[in-house]
Amino acid sequence: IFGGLKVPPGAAPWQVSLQVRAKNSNQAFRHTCGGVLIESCWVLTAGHCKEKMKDMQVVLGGLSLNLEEPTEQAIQVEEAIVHENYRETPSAVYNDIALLRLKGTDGVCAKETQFVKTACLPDAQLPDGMECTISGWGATEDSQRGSNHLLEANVMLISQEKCSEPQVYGRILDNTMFCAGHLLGGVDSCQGDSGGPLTCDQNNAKVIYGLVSWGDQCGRKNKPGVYTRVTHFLDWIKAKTQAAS
Ligand code: 4AZ
Repeated sequence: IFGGLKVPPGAAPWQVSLQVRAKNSNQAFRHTCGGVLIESCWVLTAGHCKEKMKDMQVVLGGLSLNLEEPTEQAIQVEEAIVHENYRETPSAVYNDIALLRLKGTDGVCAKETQFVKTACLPDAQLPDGMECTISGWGATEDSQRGSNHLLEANVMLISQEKCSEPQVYGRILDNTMFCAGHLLGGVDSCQGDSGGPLTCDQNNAKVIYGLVSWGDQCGRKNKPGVYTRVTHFLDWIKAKTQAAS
């Protein structure tokens, strides 16, 4: 996150750190992507986090990547479901969404606490210009390697028309994605934040409106972050989470 501040305990209880077992040590897990807890046994993330989905765990309820906190829950990933129409081009990523089914018993995987809670899904589109929140452990203006502490920042929803202007992203956007950020630059998501949440207020609750997906680098003028449009995938999410259990 560029231009972010530390997330206070319990303020982003749906935030997930997706971790893969590091190649050289046969013990340690390394953060690779963000994700969002939407049900006790289901995490939503970006499709482009998929290469990393073998031998994965998710960590919930933690703020620091380098400390083991008593509030943390580490859970193995049972199955990864990447969208059938996931597609990458050199300039954009389409249908950038995946579901992770967690290991558990009797439909209980993550246990709800003050620090671990599910996020609601949105039920309608939100207005352009609305202020929403992004969070993650990704690269910052000071560190390409990312932040040890979970960071958050406020960004504004940018209209598809504005974001498709030639000096922004031109004609490569489609309705599986939207832009959010600040066209002057400075505040943005970045590498390592991918798959993590963009949450907005809807019906007096926080809803998971977007997933960090891509962008032309980070924090640059006229190059806002691009987010997976979760409202476009509500039927897909329902179908996948109800079919497998
Ligand atoms: C990335 O490389 C990435 N500024 C994620 C988000 C953004 C750019 C790049 C948005 O995963």
